[in-house]
Amino acid sequence: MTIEELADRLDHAAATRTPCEQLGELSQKDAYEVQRAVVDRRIRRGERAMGVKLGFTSRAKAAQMGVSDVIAGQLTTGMLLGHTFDLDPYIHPRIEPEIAFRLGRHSVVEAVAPALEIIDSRYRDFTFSLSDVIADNASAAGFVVGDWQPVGEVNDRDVILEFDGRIIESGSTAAILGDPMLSVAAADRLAAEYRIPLPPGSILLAGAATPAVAITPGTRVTAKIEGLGELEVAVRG
Ligand code: OOG
Ligand code: MG
Repeated sequence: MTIEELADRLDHAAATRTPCEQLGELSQKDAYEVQRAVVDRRIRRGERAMGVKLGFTSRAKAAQMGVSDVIAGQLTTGMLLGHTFDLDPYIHPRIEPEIAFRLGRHSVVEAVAPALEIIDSRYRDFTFSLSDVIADNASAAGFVVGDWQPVGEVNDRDVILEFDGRIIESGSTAAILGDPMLSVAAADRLAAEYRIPLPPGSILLAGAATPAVAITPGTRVTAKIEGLGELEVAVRG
């Protein structure tokens, strides 16, 4: 199968909310080519690039999914969600707390915000190899960004994920590469290596510090990041 055919399979799965078979072993280079072709389809439909998300920057996430390398995916305008959204566009969505960075020239961090990410694997049973998940744009599906704040210390901060006011996951920002600020260099490296756009003004999601949790309609989800405040969203029932 060609890169374009593999991208069609993933695009079709997302569009029809029908999970697909894994792609089979690809080199990382080819997997990022499929990812580019998947994102191109969104751009051709009128979306714009908004930045990059990292995956598996924390051991908790890598262990949950059974993979090890840090990967990058691309964020587009069609993934940006408001504080209330529904789950109709997704196959088997999960949510996770994130730190968002806004990058300026030369990837200097200009502002920081608490964020929530919706991930939604296009593969059956949310099961994949590393190359599969790279091709599937790192399961990128949706994201919500809270209030932007001036850059301060973001390491060693408590991270809490709540459903309807109940703590469902907790961790520390130190789980993100040992210091979430290191995600900027990781994003620069992957963007350069795999020709992913990361212009000034891009948003970077540093990667979850906790495992992701399946979400269902009618849930109020809160991410609390010590020092950054909280972000609350309502998943429509
Ligand atoms: C891939 C996405 C991982 C993160 O924050 O580590 C990710 C997946 O788990 O399906 O977004
Ligand atoms: Mg994530």
